[in-house]
Amino acid sequence: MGRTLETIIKTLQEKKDSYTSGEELAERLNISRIAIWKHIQTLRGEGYLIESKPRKGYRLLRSSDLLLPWAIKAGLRTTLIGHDIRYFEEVSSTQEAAKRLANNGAEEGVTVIAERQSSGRGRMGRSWLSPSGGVWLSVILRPHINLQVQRFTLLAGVAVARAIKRFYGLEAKIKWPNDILLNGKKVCGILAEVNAEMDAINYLIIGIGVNVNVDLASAEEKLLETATSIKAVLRKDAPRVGFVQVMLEELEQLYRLLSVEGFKPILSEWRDLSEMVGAWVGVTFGEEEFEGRALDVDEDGFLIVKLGDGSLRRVVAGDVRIIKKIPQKLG
Ligand code: BT5
Repeated sequence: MGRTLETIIKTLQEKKDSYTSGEELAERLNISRIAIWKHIQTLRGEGYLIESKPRKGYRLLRSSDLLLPWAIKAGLRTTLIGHDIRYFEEVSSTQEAAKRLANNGAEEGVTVIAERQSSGRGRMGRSWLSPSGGVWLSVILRPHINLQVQRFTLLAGVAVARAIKRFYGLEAKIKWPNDILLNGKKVCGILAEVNAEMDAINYLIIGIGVNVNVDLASAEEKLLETATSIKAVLRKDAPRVGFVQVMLEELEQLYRLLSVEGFKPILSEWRDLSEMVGAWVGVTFGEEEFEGRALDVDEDGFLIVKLGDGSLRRVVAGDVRIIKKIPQKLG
């Protein structure tokens, strides 16, 4: 089914401004013209705007922007991630769906994508607003080496920042550990969760939520102040299918880099993208709160903060707020 739809769309895209007859499509796919017509109806139902003219045929006026697996897979330049996409119009959380799949033996690279999540999750039991228009996805990985999960959070952050730059031309910044910011507001959150035994990882699930065309006007006031979307920054609806392709490509490239060259080059890129290093920050970790200078992020992806009394704290989790940015790096 997916393949047939893909071929129809590809053919119409190639012809762009002219018409393709039902007969030509039918011959190409070796099915009847009635079957072609039914597929065209399906495509229309999925958001493709297709004109049909008697005696001339079909013409594609506008592509759909639903995150349909076959649309993403067409032209996806990865070998591992995103070749098996499980798609939901709505799901509780792509993270939960991916976990179920992984527990049932799903292979590395399997990706779960949803148009909406009814109970999207953040860290520490927090909720993640996930209406239509966003990109909500989870990727299953099965790394052979047992690394701190935090490293994968940082790796995913670099992948998203790269993708936002490459696809939308916007300079995203990363706030430790898992926020991607545009103009100082959160456009994306990352949640890496691991299922491991003693010294081996069974699977790792990287959840990524990007507010692409999310309308934040309906969100509660607090979120309105701290969150943004690609659409809000670009002041127009932004395509999502191409963005997902680019994001999966960057994720795969960095994942391979990690296994070949280790974490160092990723950490160094992360530092360049981060607004954190050198800044005066406030840290909240459970009941505890303290302020200090963020000196660096170490090899495990933990934040090193120098407190007022000169002592160093290694922050393994928690929330960090930038109180004052310092332009030059301190070390
Ligand atoms: C995160 O948690 O930032 C991780 C978010 C991960 C979401 C993805 S979507 C695909 C996959 N499936 C899931 O169920 N989750 C993952 P944290 O750092 O704890 O931030 C959560 C906080 O961000 C909330 O308490 C809100 O204040 C804020 N928030 C909620 N929804 C938001 C949104 N759409 N955009 C920006 N901020 C949001």
